[in-house]
Amino acid sequence: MRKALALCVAVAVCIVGCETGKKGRTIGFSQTGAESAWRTAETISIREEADKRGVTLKFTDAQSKTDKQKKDVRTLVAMGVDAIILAPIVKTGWDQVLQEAKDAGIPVVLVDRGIEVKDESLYATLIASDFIEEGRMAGEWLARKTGGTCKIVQLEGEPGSDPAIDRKKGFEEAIAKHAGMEIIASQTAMFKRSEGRKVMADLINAHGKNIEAVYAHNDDMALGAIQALEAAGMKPGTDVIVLSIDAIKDAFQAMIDGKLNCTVECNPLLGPLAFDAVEKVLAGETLPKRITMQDRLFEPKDAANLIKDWKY
Ligand code: GYE
Repeated sequence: MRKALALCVAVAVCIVGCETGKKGRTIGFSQTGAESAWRTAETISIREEADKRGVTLKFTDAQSKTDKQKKDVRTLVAMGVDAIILAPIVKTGWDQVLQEAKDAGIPVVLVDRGIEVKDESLYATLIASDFIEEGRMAGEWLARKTGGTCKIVQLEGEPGSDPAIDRKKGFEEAIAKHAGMEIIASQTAMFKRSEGRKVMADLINAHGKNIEAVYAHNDDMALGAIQALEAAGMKPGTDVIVLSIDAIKDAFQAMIDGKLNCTVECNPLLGPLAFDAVEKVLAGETLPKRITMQDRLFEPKDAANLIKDWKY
């Protein structure tokens, strides 16, 4: 009897020990918030990939607040996670926080937005689109569409964020080649659909029919602007050209409905690449400082074919 009991205990210890030995990694994910459909798709991609790989994910939502995001990262460091995936709201102010992660031996993988730090060893890699290229593609498309003459309203993303800075830079560089293309107003709507509607309503009051095109740094703001244009009795997609970036499914629908004229792709499904990078870093591999996603430009003629299988 005593031998049987001892055997049971030994087996139990082994199972617990084995389970502990097989325990997956614990990875922190500091997300910006839930400001857009694109952001939600990215969060789902990271969560699904963590589940697929048996990773324990410690998720934090900064609610679009930079100070909270820094607190979130410090919380993940204090938890002693194996690595941190960070989607930084803004580009600057990360040196101290990421130094603390480095001092704790916790590698950081950046997804979807870059940062400016004095010491680039504070992060292992950045997986993101080329936002300057996205803005350039949008600007060149509009120049072709209008023959190089157009009065433009620009809806900007979150101030200080990598995509807002670079999508503005790329677009303005592209249209600067055409003397007849002029940005008559440029204002942030925080990448949010509701803000896009509110800000566009104000801009319509100020500029009315002088507005010939709206360039929004993301589809959510463009979709909000479309609502404001319709409320003002204007026809988005015909009286006013509307173009944006992200290529979310709702943007394809707006193109099918004739209300959006162009959207540039920015893939949010970064989960697989993010966890590949984390696994390589934890295995001691050195990664390229930047892994750039390739983006395409879509017009209404593309939307009908793509929308049915589009993943975000
Ligand atoms: O374009 C927008 C989201 O950082 C690329 O953030 C991302 C941007 C994206 O809110 O929809």
